[in-house]
Amino acid sequence: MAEKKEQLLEMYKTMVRIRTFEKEAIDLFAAGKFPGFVHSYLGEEAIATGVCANLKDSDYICSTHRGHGHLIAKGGKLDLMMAELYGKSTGYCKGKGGSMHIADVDLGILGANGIVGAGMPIATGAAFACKYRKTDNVAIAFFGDGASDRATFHESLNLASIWKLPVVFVCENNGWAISNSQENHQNITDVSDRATAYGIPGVSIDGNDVMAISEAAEEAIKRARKGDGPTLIECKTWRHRGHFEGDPGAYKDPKDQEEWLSDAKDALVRVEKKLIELKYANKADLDKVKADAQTEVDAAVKFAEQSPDPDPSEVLTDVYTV
Ligand SMILES: Cc1ncc(C[n+]2csc(CCOP(=O)(O)OP(=O)(O)O)c2C)c(N)n1
Repeated sequence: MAEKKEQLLEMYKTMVRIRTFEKEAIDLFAAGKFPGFVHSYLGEEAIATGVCANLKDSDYICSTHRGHGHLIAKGGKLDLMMAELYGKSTGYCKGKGGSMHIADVDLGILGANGIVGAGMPIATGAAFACKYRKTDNVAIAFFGDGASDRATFHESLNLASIWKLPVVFVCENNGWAISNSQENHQNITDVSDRATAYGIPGVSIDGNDVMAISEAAEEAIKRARKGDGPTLIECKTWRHRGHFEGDPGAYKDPKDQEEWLSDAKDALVRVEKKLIELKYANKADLDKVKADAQTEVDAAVKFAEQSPDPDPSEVLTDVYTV
């Protein structure tokens, strides 16, 4: 019981930190404070949180273009992330990567990735390394419904299956690949059905229910650590924003948008309700979590704004390797 309380509170904190970071990033981007792109993770916080709550530092994740939430949930540092968005020399990639290339190898974060579906073979390779080195570490590949149409998805699932690699494929099915609805780009309702073709377990779950995600991830990760091979977990969710900041999302039905953003469906509000209902926290406790997250994000923004730009003489440093 105490363990469950602590776990739920911890996951709530992570979700709040993600939401606060993302809201701030959106506002800063709209104000022209930094260049590049922002693909917001707002609405999908429960997935990264529920999965990463079951990982060790030595486990690996491969993220996507919508990656801030994955990085935060795996322990990524907000100040270094924000500085990277700003293109500053103190950022994770010394300002050369931006939002879609943040990595922290020491934390097992093998990178966000601007190439749709590129994380799956990388996670499969990392899982091969875990097995080859005889560790009990696992790798997680996060990807969208759109990415599940790519050859990289099919090749990765097949190879991971026949080699029984310790990898968990986590599909964040938000119903859209840019403006292309899932019905428009695939002839199935559940991406998890595709697991059958590769002889591995596949489940579809509520992607806005952090406990359900954590439980499904726990089972899949245990299976992977034991040497029983990969699992495909499909989390059904919704992105609150457009595909990227600047996309008004006019292709969405306003009724769907309203429903998914309602208190009944919003992942964060649902955890708050649960915490109150179970008497694990009161409103003041929740407010404190939010205030702490805002303080942390404000400090990250200050750090980014006060950091120097990269020196032009370093433009090729760390870019090529021989
Ligand atoms: C290989 C490749 N093809 C196309 C694109 C352009 N693109 C960027 S995001 C995106 C849609 C991705 O949809 P999904 O995988 O469902 O992820 P979501 O954006 O919904 O999180 C596309 C087609 C790309 N970046 N890489």
